[in-house]
Amino acid sequence: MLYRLREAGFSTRVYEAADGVGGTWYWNRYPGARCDSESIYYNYTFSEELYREWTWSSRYPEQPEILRYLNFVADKFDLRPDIQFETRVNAAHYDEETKRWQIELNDGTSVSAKYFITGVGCLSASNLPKFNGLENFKGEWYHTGHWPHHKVDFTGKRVGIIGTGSSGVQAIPVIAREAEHLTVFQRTPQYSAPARNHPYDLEYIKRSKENFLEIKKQMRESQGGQPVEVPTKSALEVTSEERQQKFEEAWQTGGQGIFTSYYDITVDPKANETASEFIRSKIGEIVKKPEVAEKLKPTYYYGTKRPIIDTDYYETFNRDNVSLVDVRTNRIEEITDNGLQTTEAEYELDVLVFATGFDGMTGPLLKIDIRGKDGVSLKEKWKGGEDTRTYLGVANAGFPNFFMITGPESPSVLSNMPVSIEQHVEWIGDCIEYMRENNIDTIEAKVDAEEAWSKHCREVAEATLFTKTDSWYTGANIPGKPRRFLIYLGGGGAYRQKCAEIAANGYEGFSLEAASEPVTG
Ligand code: NA7
Repeated sequence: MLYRLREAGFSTRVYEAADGVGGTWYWNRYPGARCDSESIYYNYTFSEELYREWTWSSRYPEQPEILRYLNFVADKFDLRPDIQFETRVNAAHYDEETKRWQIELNDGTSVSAKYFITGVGCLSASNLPKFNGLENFKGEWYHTGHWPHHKVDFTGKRVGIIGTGSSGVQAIPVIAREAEHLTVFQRTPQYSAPARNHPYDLEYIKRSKENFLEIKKQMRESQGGQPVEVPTKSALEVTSEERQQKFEEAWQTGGQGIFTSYYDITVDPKANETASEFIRSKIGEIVKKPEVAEKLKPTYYYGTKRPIIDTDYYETFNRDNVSLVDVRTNRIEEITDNGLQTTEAEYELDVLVFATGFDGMTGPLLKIDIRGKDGVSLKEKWKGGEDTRTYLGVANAGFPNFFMITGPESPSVLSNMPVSIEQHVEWIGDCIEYMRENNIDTIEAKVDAEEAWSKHCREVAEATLFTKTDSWYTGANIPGKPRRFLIYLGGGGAYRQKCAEIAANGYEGFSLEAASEPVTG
């Protein structure tokens, strides 16, 4: 966004809490952290030169490599001089007199800006559940989303980990290899498929670079931001042998192939059950102790929590130094001086890892006191989350000249993030340029356009199984958070087209107010 606006001649300033670039890939440094989009598609596409200059080592690179990529981008485009690091935005208030945003920083200073854009991510407000007694724990404890920069040494230590989402599933096999003993405290078992990561061969990389324009087009037009074959068949219209073969091929190839095997996997409970049962049977085959295998078998609709890909996750439970505690039946009562007390036992621990996720989607936005017209805050407008509504996931009625990159009710986390980020960046950049060219002072979503978009989002989501599961997608992971599904499921390609049409029609659904004087940067 910085590069896009700077190139267009706007004076632009970025505020960043960390002391470096990278966002998610800066904070999530836990052992085993890696991407689950294929790396040749996990790129910016605004610059062919950048695409050609960077070479990924493997299909699903680890966090340090992705962070190196983001630093490479920052250096290549000389972004750092316009980023103020180690600075949090505490508040942003719209002033109706001046039609400008007053932005309060945590160093006590404030800035005035014509436009206010958030790039706070969907998963940056970490969730540390309120367990009694954490302050008494004498060992070390860490959250996967705020991992320290130094290496955490697990050698010879008794480690406990709470949480088996994507972060836990990635960290558990790596920690288990180092720790004396690892106890996994699991609330909900997860479906996970093998990543089967492998180094890229040079010929494959060369071809992808030569085909950049075609790959870029496919990424942009596709449903999920990656050129994946779109399933045309129902899981229920094929024989069980054919289905089994398809799932088996996906399992052997590794990655998200089961999720994209049939079009009704996340729509029809019976179709879903075929995929769910396939993964459960794999767990039964891999995990040697039947009672452990049973505890690891999920029952929710496969794919309605973020589908996970792993390296040796289920296999790890065959190790002698790993034990599994089901905290649904054996509830966590408190953290003690020496470990963790459940209803059935006390577990002595030297290190406790919280892989307990994030207050997703709205969490990062609501950490900032954002106020639009009449001093109304985003929190008030969204009724504390009961009534979160946006126009296209990018704008809000009552909040002129405020844009959200991958905000609630855009495809965001159910698409390949770099593609969705770039689409918003380009759309917002084009919009601000349009305003300058047409001497428009403010742009604001109309209430009825916002209402219609939000309703459309809900209808698309309600037609799927996603809304039926407790997950961070639905906000059910945060005690007291109203349940809303805030991801647009109509597909990234179709969404891109819709946003482009709205812009081409003179920003349909927005009120544009002409400036009395020429608009500058
Ligand atoms: P997730 O996917 O939200 O996983 C968090 C895990 O922590 C999950 O297993 C939770 O169980 C568990 N959890 C949360 N609160 C508690 C409490 N109070 N007690 C026990 N267990 C708890 O977060 P991740 O960081 O793994 O992944 C987030 C996304 O980042 C991921 O989907 C990718 O998109 C990248 P639950 O399932 O809620 O019962």
